[in-house]
Amino acid sequence: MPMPHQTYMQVIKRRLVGKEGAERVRVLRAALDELPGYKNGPYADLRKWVMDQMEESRVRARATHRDSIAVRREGAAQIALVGAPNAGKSSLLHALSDVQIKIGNYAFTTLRPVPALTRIGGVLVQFVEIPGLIAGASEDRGGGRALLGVLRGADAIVYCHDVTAPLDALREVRREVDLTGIDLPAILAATKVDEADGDTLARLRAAVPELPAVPVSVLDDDSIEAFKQEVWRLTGLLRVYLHHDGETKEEPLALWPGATVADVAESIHKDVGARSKGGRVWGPSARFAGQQVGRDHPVQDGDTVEVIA
Ligand SMILES: Nc1nc2c(ncn2[C@@H]2O[C@H](COP(=O)(O)OP(=O)(O)O)[C@@H](O)[C@H]2O)c(=O)[nH]1
Ligand SMILES: [Mg+2]
Repeated sequence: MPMPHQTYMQVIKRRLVGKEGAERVRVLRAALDELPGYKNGPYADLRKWVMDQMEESRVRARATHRDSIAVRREGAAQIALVGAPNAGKSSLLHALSDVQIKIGNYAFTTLRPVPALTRIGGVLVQFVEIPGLIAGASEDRGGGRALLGVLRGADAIVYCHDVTAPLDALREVRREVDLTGIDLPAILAATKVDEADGDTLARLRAAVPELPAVPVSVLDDDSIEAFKQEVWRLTGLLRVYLHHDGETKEEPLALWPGATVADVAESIHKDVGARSKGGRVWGPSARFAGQQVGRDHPVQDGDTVEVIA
């Protein structure tokens, strides 16, 4: 008596996790050989499903070879979302932006890095989902090398881990990233917290104390907002508001840590940067509102600056 067909489908799906291209086709062909050869009924349907999967894998393999996977940089910083299949990366990307992203309950819905722009405190930040990094990715499994190449170009990493999933899923992904020698500032998005109790999150935090964990649920807007603030901190960028002609511009500049009033002036125009003697400052770096400072005065996140040329 063969295995019930539903069980069989799950077995095949499980075997397919992490398999791409030729390897995926091989698994499917082997499954086809094992299936009872009924001409109709649920087993015939299952057979058809396997064949469709094979065709899709072949098309996909061709597509991955043809298309470059480079991601055009946009915004003030590029943040990579990294994690095992089904960790909730696409859902998080979707919650952060307006782009339409395929979300599915199966592995490898996303095949290529998917960028999306988000405004954090008025500054555009680019998130890039790095799909399905799996064990062996650093040796190019699942097209891993190209994906890790995209990751290398990012400014920071958000590891995504489903709080209800075994910790090994996160460990494997981190190992592949480490093996590639990529060492970027990182935090951990503990995803799907709506499905877990407080203990689960506490256990995750205890297991990976070196990665600050931010609980997120795409069902909870406040968690997404708090997550954005953590990401902002992660970028290390400084928001500086320009004050000019008695008005403060609504959109802040984004500057790298260590930026000075001279850099603020320079961002207005090169000539202004060269000419500027200093400025007036309001906010965190000012000892009092409107303090007059020299051009070498370091600005801080949230400052308002009036450049004196
Ligand atoms: N309950 C709940 N489910 C989620 C959440 N985020 C993602 N999921 C589900 O988890 C599955 C995998 O999500 P997806 O974003 O495609 O994961 P990816 O493979 O990492 O891109 C989907 O069925 C999502 O609906 C969440 O915050 N809460
Ligand atoms: Mg995805």
